[in-house]
Amino acid sequence: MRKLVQAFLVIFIVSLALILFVNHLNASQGYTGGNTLTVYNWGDYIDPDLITQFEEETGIKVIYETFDSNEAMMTKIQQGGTSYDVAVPSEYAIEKMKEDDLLQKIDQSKIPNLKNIDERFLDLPFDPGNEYSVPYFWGTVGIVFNPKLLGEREFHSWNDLWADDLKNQILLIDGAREAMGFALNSLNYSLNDTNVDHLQEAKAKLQELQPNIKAIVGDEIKMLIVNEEAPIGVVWSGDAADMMWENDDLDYVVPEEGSNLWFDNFVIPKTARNVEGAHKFINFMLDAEINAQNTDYVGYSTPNKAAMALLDEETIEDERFYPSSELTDRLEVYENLGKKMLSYYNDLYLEFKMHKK
Ligand code: N2P
Repeated sequence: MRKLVQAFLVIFIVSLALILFVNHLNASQGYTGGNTLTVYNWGDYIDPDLITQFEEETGIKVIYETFDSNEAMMTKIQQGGTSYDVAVPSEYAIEKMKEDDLLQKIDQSKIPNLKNIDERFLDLPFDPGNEYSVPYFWGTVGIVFNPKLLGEREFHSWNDLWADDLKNQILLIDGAREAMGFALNSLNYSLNDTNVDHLQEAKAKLQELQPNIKAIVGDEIKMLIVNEEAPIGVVWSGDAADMMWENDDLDYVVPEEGSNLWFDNFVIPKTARNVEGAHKFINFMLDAEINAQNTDYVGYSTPNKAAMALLDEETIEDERFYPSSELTDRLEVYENLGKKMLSYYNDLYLEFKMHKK
């Protein structure tokens, strides 16, 4: 009899543990039953009020997760643990995800607000006809700096970062393509260069920058520069715009050798469970007023011309953030360099990071 009770107890405990485990798995995969939408976006890249507004208007509950690099996002989507309904890769990542068969086609008839996007940002080489992607924000990579803390010094060239008197003054955003890209640009190479000698040279050049680098950081770079913990940062343009709102002394420049021009876009991964909701969310974010509110909040440059018409002139006339085609013509968009080359970029960047002081 005692044995029987013991056996029942064991079965009971094992079943309970199994139920708890399955529940935990479901929750971590973003599935809570009911009408949910799992969105995967860069950190600090949306006005949270708009998520609430979308939930109220549609009755869809948004599960929102963030990433801080295209590489991290692609790995997570490839692993397939979570079923994301909407993600926001940059152009070269979109090409790669298409190649890896990770994306599904967008049904443009469900995104009437696509008409709000400026034609300049449609039908770009990474996704002809916008079959798989819808523009979200765009921008550049450049140097944000605080002339007040630097004896009114200015920056024009990437090479200015290597000056001897800038020990411990620079913060870098944590991105393999960004770091390798500006090092390549500083050597007058393309940021899509695939010549191994050039890439080694760029890595060695980054290595020489170590004494001037205070830290390699994520989104906290904004707080650190605004609070004057460091006077110089290599950042994405919209983050610079956001910082300049908070600290009047800051300035932003795209160095003369050239830099990266990037485009971030909504996509719907193949594993999406709420494809209908994904289209609703994308269309919602493209509405003129909502897009203008979001643009004001995040500080990045919008490709939405209906939204631009609602923004302050001061914002859209600022050439640092809405560069003329003359400037953008000398910038380069990251290309999908193929699996092997992208891993090589990552490896070189990691080696550089590991030798950090
Ligand atoms: C926002 C990140 C912007 C991404 N924090 C640049 N592609």
